Amino acid sequence: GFLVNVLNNPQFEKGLCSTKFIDENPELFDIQESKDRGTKLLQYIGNVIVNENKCAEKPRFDALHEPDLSREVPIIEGSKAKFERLGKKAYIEGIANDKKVLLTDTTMRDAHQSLLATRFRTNDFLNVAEATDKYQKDLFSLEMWGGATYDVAYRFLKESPWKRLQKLREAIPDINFQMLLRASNAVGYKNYPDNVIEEFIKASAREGIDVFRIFDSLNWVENMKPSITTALETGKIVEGTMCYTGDILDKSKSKYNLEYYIKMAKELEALGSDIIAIKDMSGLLKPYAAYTLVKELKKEVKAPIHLHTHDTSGNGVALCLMAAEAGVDIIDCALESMAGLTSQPSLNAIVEALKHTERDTGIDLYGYDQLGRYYKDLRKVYKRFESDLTNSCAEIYNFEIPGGQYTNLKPQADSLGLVGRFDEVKENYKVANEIVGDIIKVTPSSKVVGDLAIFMSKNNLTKENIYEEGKHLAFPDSVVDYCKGMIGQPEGGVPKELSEVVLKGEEAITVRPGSLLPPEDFDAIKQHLKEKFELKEVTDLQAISYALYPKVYEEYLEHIHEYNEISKLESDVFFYGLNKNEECEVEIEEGKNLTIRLTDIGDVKDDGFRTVDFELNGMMRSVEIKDNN
Ligand code: 3PY
Ligand code: ZN
Repeated sequence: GFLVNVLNNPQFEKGLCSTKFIDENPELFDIQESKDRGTKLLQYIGNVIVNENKCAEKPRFDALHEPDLSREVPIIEGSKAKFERLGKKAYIEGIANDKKVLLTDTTMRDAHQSLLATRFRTNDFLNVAEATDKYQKDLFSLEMWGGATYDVAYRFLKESPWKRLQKLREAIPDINFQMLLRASNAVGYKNYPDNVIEEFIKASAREGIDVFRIFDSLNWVENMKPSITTALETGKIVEGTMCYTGDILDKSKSKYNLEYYIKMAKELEALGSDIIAIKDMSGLLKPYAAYTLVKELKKEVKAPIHLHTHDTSGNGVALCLMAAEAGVDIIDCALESMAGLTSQPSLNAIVEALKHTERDTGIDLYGYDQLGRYYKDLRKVYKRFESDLTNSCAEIYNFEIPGGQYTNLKPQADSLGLVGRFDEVKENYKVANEIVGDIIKVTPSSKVVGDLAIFMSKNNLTKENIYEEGKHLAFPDSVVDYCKGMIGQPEGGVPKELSEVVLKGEEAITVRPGSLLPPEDFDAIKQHLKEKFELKEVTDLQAISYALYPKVYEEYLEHIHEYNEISKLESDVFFYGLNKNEECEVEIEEGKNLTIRLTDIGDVKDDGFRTVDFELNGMMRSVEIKDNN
């Protein structure tokens, strides 16, 4: 039972039992635990071999490059240490006065979110945490949490995003950690009650986040207020964020013009934002527009400017250089093996381009190269998640589709029966954007436009006939929610003609959705999880995860129940299993390793099961795996 597990846990014996004990040791919730951990691991690996990899030969991967840690580097103060020593005010003023361009490395968040469907696992980061802390001290921050990583960790990786934060925090103590927060949508796809947002932000700050980048998917500042206020209360750094769309240099596009962004930046600064971020999530900011935008913002606001873009068009480095020229303070980029295309522009290229100029970053690329080589090897393990985009696409300026969505939209359209009609879907994306009122397109508002585009293609709708034909059709949920005001208010409001045909008489709201949602009852959640999963204790972090993603979180707990912790498996084993006679080592507790070797995969039997034979620490062990193929 639970007690026996606790008593046998070496951490408990060593007296290291803290309040985080349960969070770090979810296997302990498992009071029904009967099978031992080794057997559960074999069950997991057996299932991957049979049902994920379909008993096929696993691809061969070379050993991952191990970053050289021996290089002597100048002793510099890490950004987190500096932030804590100086205090926020002086630290931020220092950034504004620094001639150097500071950098954020997005490799641990947006880069793999954009290139590999957010699949990087915590263990892969922990492998290079020491090198990261040693060699990346001169970064402003590591963007390593938030956005889609939270959901994907539970849903697909079956690991806890909180543990990722805790473990990386412990292993990388010197560099600021940055997260992407979708304001009232937190790290989800819908508006949550205010108390969920508050508890989530406070917990994130407690567990190690230093910089909160906060954006609203419609640039509706009203919807950003609660999260900005709460994040400021934690004492951490708040980046009030403007999502960029359109083209400020194109005078025929008057909605999202320079004045619009200056006004928004001033509003965000007035709310107390320490830094103003430009979030160019679709890579629409062109180099000369970047120059103008940054130049004007530097005149109008005191807060440092942090630029985020995607390299989809191929203009990424160029626009970063123009922004540097105009005085931008911080730029997001990714290690070169994880940069380019729908990801951020290359850190290495930007560092080299700025060398021997006034804005020289001062960065020595040696350690960055070491890390880059590791990620280059690692990326091969994640090959199945790569999109088929092989070249940059300046057509993105025309369609305004965010990087992640750009690579997702085609498979989404294909799966909905629109194979071979992707060009039409893209055209419809543009039309759908006009129909919904030319909105900011980023998670989750981009889904509204994407869903509408696919809906139009499926039902042969056009800008001309949609208001008539649509009367007899049920629109996608995301479009209905948008028209109801449930994701907030777009600039200029929802077009009346659209809301009439979509809502069919239903009322829309114009206030902040969070102000209407009843507060979440965290005690009730804890009670529910305790009963359903027979848990002794439910932590605040667990309750928050349930509040954000009830179904996904429950499925995660069920997975833990069935297979135990699998986060320590190397990723090639996690995704592909083992080949016959291949061996892997798994650390199940500090200092306690299991050696697992696959010896045989049996044929499917009458009952649909296969016997999979292993050696576990040299002893024969077999597991029965249901073949679902
Ligand atoms: C996210 O919200 O996850 C994004 O990266 C949006 O650009
Ligand atoms: Zn991004």
